[in-house]
Amino acid sequence: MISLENDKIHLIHSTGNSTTVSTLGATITSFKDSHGNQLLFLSNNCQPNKAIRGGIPIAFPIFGKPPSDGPYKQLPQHGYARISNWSYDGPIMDSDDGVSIKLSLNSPPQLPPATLTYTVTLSAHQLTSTLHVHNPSSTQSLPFQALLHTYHLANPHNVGVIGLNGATYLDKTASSNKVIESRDIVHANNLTDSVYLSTNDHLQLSNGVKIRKHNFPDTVVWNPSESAKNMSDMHKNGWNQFVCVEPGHVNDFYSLEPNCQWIGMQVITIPQ
Ligand code: TA6
Repeated sequence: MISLENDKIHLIHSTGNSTTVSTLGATITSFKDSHGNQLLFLSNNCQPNKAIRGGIPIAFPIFGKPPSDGPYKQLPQHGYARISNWSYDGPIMDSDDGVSIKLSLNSPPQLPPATLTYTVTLSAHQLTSTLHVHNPSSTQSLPFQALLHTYHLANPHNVGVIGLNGATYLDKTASSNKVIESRDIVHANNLTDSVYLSTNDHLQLSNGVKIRKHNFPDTVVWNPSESAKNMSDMHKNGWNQFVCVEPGHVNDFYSLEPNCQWIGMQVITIPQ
C-alpha cells in the first residue's frame, strides 16, 4: 500500500514491513520490519530547511565539501540533492512482490544539467534504493559524485561492519592517510571518518543486516562521536545510536557521457 501525507510517502508491504520517504531530498526516513522494529536512525532534532539528519540522504553531485574550482564550487556540503524538494512521480508497483515508487529532480539551472530519478522499493525482506542519473546534454559530459548516506540504527559499540578487511581507506580524521584495513569487523565506536576505496559490493553489519551495492565502488564509515555535540540537529547521545555505512562513488568524479545514464543501487536486507 502507498499513502501520501504532506511531504511524506508511506509504503507498507503485505508482510507488514514499512518505509517512509520524504520529498525533501528524497530521503528515506524510516524502515521498519514486520514487527515494527526500526532499522534506520533519525535525529529528534531535525531542523526545517536543513538536510534531514538520519535515514538515507542522497549526496549528489558532490560528496563532502565543494571543490575549490569548477561548476560545483558554490554548492553546500554533499551537494543539492538532499536539500531539494523532489517531485513524487507516483507508484511503480504495489503487490506482494514489492511496493515501489519513483521521485525525480532536475539540476538547478546554473549547474551542469542532470536529471535524477530515485526509486524506492520495499519487499518482504529488503529495502532497495536506486539512483538514476541522466545526462541530457548532447555535447557535454556530466561530472558527479554520488553517495547514499545511510544511518543504520545500531549501537556502534556493539555493532560493526563486516567485509572491509583488506580494503584501503582514507582516514579523514588523520589528514586522509591511506590505511589498509586489517579488522574483520570495523567498529566505528569513536571518532571515525573513513573512506574505503573499491570495496566489496557485499557488506554486512554484525547484527545481521546485509548491504549490497551496485556501481557504488566506495564505502564511507562515519561516526562523529562526541564532536556531534556541536551539531545542532543531532540529539543528545545520538552518535551512539547509529552506524553510518555509506555506499558511494566518491574517490573521484564519475564522468557521464552525453545522453547516457548511470544507475547506483543499495539493497538493505533484514536478518531472517
Ligand atoms: O559521512 C561522512 C561525512 O562526509 C563526514 O565527513 C561528515 O561531514 C558527515 O558526512 C555528515 O555531513 P553533514 O553535512 O550531513 O553534517
